[in-house]
Amino acid sequence: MKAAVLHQYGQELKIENVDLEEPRKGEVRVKMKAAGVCHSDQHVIDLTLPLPVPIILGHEGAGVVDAVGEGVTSVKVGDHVALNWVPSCTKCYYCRTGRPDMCDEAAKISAMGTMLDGTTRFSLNGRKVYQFPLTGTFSEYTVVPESSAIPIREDVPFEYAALVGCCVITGVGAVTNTAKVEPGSTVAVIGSGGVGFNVIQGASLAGAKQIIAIDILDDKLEKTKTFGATHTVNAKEKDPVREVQKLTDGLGVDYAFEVIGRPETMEQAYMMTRKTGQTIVVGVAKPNDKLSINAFSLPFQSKTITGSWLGQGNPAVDYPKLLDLNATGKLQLEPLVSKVYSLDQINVAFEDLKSGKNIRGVIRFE
Ligand code: COD
Ligand code: ZN
Repeated sequence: MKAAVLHQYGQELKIENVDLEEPRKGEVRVKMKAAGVCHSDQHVIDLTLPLPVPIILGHEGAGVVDAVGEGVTSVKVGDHVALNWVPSCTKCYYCRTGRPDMCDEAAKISAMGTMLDGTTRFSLNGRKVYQFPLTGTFSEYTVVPESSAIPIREDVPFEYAALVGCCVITGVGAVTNTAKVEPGSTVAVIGSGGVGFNVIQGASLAGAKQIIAIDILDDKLEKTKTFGATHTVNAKEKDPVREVQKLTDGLGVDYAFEVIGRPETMEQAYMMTRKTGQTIVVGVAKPNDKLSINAFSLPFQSKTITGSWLGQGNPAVDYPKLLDLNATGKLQLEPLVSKVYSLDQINVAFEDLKSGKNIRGVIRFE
């Protein structure tokens, strides 16, 4: 069975013939059909997200249930599923109080690259191979916990269904769940990548009257208009903070989203937020990065700065909802997929991600 394995940080992935154990109690084997290539996978390669190697990356994916372990009740063989990399333990404080995105157990396990019991199902020549937290979608088959296999409607092609598992729920949820953007608001989005495009279309869905897309690539900025951006700013050519002030009559925006993961763009987002507005940080910076905000101004400006993880969502509820929104034409998935690759072309897909060629590149399994 073929899978793309990262053996060393900073190196290319290698297509290997790996072994995969049968699903154990409460686990599900999925035959992968499509997997999105996200910047968070690149973050593992460049060690921004520290995970052990060798590892099978990929966390945005959809496929068909191929086998189920003992006690599995929510899916059966043949079901179409989209994968979830933040399963809920249902027992910790956050799961019990309606915030499964903050699950303590998932956070602990995520750093280990294993299944929930701390062991691995993949191996290569007898040596264990880790998987991107509870998913590992760059593989012809994967084994995941039951709560990571979310049943979905069957009329959506897999390459579009795959996207709900990361870029769509993370982006749209940041708008609807975290910020709770009000109709008629003003919004700025720094970073027009797979996730940023979904913040833009989420803001449009929420009825924002002004959506300012900021990026450093003109062709990306041009495409944001079809997702609802009303204005664009190329941050290489113009100071984004000054441009946003100009576009909002000197006020700043009600909501500014940072969707890259860099302290300097987070600071820009804070600066372009109006007094009493919200700055929402979606991007993850490096583990030791610090943010510098003028402390003197905090009470006078009374802005809120918050993080947003997994769009503060609940995959079991939100994936089906997002796919229904797509079916009724309210949410676009098709134009997010700008290129389809085979698993053998995985390193090309990462090169294209780094050079910003795609909104989303997707691996399609034959
Ligand atoms: N100013 C403006 N835009 C910039 C700048 C800059 N200085 N630098 C880069 N950009 C643009 C790039 O041109 C690109 O268009 C965009 O920023 C980034 O897009 P992608 O497609 O490379 O990245 P995404 O959308 O796949 O991922 C963005 C995340 C913020 C989600 C990711 O990087 C991250 O931080 N992931 C961890 C957070 C998370 O939620 N992880 C869970 C799974 S994704
Ligand atoms: Zn992702």
